Amino acid sequence: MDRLKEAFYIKSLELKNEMRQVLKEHGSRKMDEVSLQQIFGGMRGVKSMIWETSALDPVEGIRFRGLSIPELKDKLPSREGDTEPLPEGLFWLMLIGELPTEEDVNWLSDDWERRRNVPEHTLRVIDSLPIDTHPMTQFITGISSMQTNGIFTKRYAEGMSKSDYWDPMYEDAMNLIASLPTLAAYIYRRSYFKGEHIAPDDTLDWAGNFAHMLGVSDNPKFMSLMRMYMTIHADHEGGNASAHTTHLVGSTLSDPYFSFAAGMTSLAGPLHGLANQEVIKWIFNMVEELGTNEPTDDQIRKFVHETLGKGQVIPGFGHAVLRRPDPRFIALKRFAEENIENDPTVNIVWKMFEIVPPILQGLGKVKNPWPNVDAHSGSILVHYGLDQYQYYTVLFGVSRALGVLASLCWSRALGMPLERPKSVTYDWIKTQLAK
Ligand code: CMX
Repeated sequence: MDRLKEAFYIKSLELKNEMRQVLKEHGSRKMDEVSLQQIFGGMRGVKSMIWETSALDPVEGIRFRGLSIPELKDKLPSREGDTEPLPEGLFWLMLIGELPTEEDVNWLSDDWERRRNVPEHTLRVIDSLPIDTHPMTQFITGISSMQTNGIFTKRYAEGMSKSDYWDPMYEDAMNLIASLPTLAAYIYRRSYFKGEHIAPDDTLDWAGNFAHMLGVSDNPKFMSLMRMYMTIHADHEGGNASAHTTHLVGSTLSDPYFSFAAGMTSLAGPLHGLANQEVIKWIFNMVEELGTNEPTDDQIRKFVHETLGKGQVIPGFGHAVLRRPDPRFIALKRFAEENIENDPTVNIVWKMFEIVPPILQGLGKVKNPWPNVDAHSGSILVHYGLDQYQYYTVLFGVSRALGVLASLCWSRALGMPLERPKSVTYDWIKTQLAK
């Protein structure tokens, strides 16, 4: 058994036993109440799931196993010559709750390198799709087609004890995470570079090699950006749509390929992960309409009002949980301030940071007028030459795999049951109200 798997097994056994005891003693204790507003309002804030890898506070933002984004930058190992943390380190932290050493992350980079191949038939399935197929469609199709390699499903069909579920779940999760950069880079080169693919570089880490295979920029800062991008998008507690979908589908004992593909269909919605493409599309439309990439504050303000007037949302602003500027937005802003000088798209994002919140506040209904992660990510990608914005959600998806698949391992190791909340009819509500 490999070192990470063994550590995970030991930790999960301990926690499983502890949780069983707690449930036995306190199982009937009320932890929360549900309001009518929550039943109608997309279950905001309803506590209904255990998610160990990260927790989200409305004001402080995301913490991964207790660590904020700046703390991750300080505490996780980075590659020599770079200051951004390696996503391998975050996965290690999320999976076993311990900070990895440099040796640990090197081991994990090598392990994922060994596991990274995408089956030949997956490449053929992708090649059979029309060339202008949205990259998220290609990504989801590719992930589903790799399910043929799934170990969990095979072991289940052979007859596997419940207590062993965690083992093939771990193997599938690791294989899937390892292969996602290969799959995603294949889609990018196929869609935008006439299928001129770039061979992997075995000397690089998981995210560095991904940046290399994308072939966007020779600038080492792009590699650094990818390491940071893959870290900050990895997890956002369990209630967000992509995480929750992965969790829900996984609870039926669908394997990680099916569960993650389902999670990616959630990420592909414009109110969730697709917002990163929508932000750049919105900015490019404005620039084209105005005929300048240096719009004045008044011009941006007018464009915002026009968008709202058409009954549309301002992409990249607002959040279902956060009530302050997203720390992931702040991390990207810090990266841009340190590495990018006077870029027109980045400048527009910074102007929007000033202009949009008061306008949204003025609507009187938006609970969080501040920017989220998607408001900033695309502008930095454009700066380094990755301006094919339809691809952005795939980048988000590769990163999101780290959190949701680590959590899926936990769900199976802890023996989490089939998820099955209760729905009610409107008549039932009226009857309750009349009582
Ligand atoms: N622009 C305009 N109106 C907005 C808005 C925005 N950016 N954000 C919220 N609102 C509106 C809502 O549409 C809603 O209007 P109605 O009552 O008319 O339906 C009202 O304000 C209240 O919404 P809320 O409670 O503040 O926000 P929700 O929890 O319902 O929704 C979110 C959250 C993210 C879907 C919403 O803020 C939004 O649509 N933002 C733009 C899309 C976006 O950036 N999504 C990415 C989120 C991060 C991620 O998952 O990647």
